[in-house]
Order: sequence, then structure tokens, then C-alpha cells
Amino acid sequence: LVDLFARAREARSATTGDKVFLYGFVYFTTWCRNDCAFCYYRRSNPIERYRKSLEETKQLSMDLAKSGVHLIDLTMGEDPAFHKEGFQSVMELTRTIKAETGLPVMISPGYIPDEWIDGFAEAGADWYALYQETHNRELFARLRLDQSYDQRMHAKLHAKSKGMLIEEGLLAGVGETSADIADSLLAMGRIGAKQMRVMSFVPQEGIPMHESFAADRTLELKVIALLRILYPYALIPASLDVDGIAGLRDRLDAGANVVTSIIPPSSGLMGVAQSSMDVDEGGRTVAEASRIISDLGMEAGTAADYQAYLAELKAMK
Ligand code: SAM
Ligand code: MD0
Ligand code: SF4
Repeated sequence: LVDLFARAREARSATTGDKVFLYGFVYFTTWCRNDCAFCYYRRSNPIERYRKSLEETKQLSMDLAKSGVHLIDLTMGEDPAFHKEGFQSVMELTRTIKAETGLPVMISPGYIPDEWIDGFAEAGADWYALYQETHNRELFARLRLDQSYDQRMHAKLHAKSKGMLIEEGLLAGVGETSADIADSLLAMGRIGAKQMRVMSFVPQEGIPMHESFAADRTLELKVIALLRILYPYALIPASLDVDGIAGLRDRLDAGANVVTSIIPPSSGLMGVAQSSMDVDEGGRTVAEASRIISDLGMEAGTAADYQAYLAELKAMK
């Protein structure tokens, strides 16, 4: 294992160098029409929810930009209010945030139909993040209840055909086999994802998968390393949303080169897998992440480095 991680780090320094990029996470509405088995925000979980105003969402994004992140990830549950409205306001928001922060924007709205993807492409959204979680259809059906595997995959590919970069992701520890993992590793390259993620399943209060499956992170770390070796160019997240800031070092050591789920403290914003861990404590900040990055002998990139790298990724086939 030590050898695997060392090789992954070599692959990383040979291609992306030792620069790490930092993503601001803005989960602006936690309302969701879906009932994913693994998710705290599934509609049948009777939790407290919020929907931030567009103005506040813009403000929080600007604060994150000022703190030094390189991208804003606009994330939402599949909130019926926006589905009814047709997402016009979120497209507008994307445009505004890009203009005012000067940073690339990723959208994570869940599944949306082609015309809305076209709207986001026109609004200048750089990335569409949409994770299949697994490439085993049967397992997908057990995780993403009443959702179509093909529609979800189609949406991603449509976004790519419109010139957007796509992020694919898988969950570790949800009942998958090693063969399933191998399929996912290959699928990520095949569909042309330029950002690829794995997150360990974090059991949640009030969901059916409450106590299922182990909390061992070895698999997640192995997948990060394998992705790095298979796809040296890829942006691979070390998500603060699984083990908080304490989990950053191991994930970077395994070959990740992006820190995701940076959330401003006292903003009322939540994470997904870890809704509150380290947020108000100020652990999920650029300052904290940068400290760990330098401890490891790496450095946080600049916004210009990040944008230059995106241009390279966009130019790749
Ligand atoms: N609602 C949109 C969607 O599902 O595509 C965007 C946000 S969604 C909450 C983002 C991702 O968080 C999911 O695709 C899943 O990979 C991850 N996630 C959700 N709940 C999780 C959990 N309990 N443990 C680990 N990852 C989780
Ligand atoms: C993260 N919690 O970056 C976020 C989320 C959605 N694009 C990303 C899973 O870890
Ligand atoms: Fe909704 Fe996304 Fe959670 Fe599924 S993963 S319940 S779509 S917020």
C-alpha cells in the first residue's frame, strides 16, 4: 500500500506538479425531491432544511473567493422550487458569480434535462458534477431509488458535448464488489471525466443505510491512488466532507490534488456527507488546508494556475 501511494505521488508530480487546487462549496438549497438511500437530505428524512436567497448565495461565493478558493461549486438538492421555475435564476447566478469573482464555476444541481444544461453551458458554467456513485446498474437502483441510470449518464455526456468539463464520482462502502470498483475506474476514463472522485459512505442519522457497511477508509485511499496512476492528468478531490480537515493529509498522500468542500464558518451552509463537521470550527478553510498542504511539501496553486490547467483539460480530447 505504501508503495502504491508513492507511485501515485510520482504520477502526480510528473504531470500536474505538486500544486493543489482549492474548491469552495456552496450548498445553497438542501431541499430535494429524491430519496437516495445513502443521503441525509433524502426527502423522507424529516430534517430541518434551508434555501438561501440568490443574493446571499452570491455573497457567500464572493466571501469564499476572497478567502482564496480557485473555484465555486454551486450545489443543490433536486429542489422542486427550481425545477418548477426552470433554473433560469441559477443560470443567472452562475453568470453573476463568474463575473464578480473571476473564478470558474462548477454546478452540482443533480439530474437536469438537456435544455437546462444548454442554458448553463451558455451561462459559462465550466463544470457539471454528477456522480453515478457506481457503474453497476443493480446497485445504482438500490442507491438512487427511482432514478434512471441512463438519464443520469446521458446528462453528463450531454454537458460534455456542450463543451463543459465533467466530474464523475463513486461511493466506497455501499455494498459494491471489487469488480464493480474496477468497472467504475475504467468508466471514469471512458466517459472523458476530467475530475474523478471517490468518497467513503458516511452513515447518516435517519436513513435506511444508517449502520450498514464499514467506516474503513483504505478502499477510498486505494481508489484515489489507482485513479491517479490510471489518469495522471485528472483532478482528483480530497474531500473534507468525509473526515474533515483531519482526513486531508492521507488523501493528498494517496495522490489527490484538489481540496473540496471548503465552507465558510458561521455561514449556515452545510456539507453533504458530513453536514457540520469542522465547518463552524473553521476547519474547512483555505487557511487550514494550506497549512497541511505546505506541511506535505506541496503548495496551493494560484487562480491563474488553475485556469491554465482547465484550459489544458478542455483542449484534451
Ligand atoms: N443533489 C445533487 C446530486 O445528488 O447529484 C448534488 C449534491 S449530492 C448531495 C453530492 C454527492 O454527495 C452525491 O452524489 C454522493 O456522492 C455524495 N454523498 C451524499 N451522501 C453521502 C454520504 N452519506 N456519504 C458519502 N457521500 C455522500
Ligand atoms: C464535496 N461535499 O466537494 C462536496 C460535494 C458536489 N460537487 C461535491 C460532494 O465533497
Ligand atoms: Fe437529493 Fe442529491 Fe441527496 Fe440524492 S444525493 S437525496 S439527489 S441531495
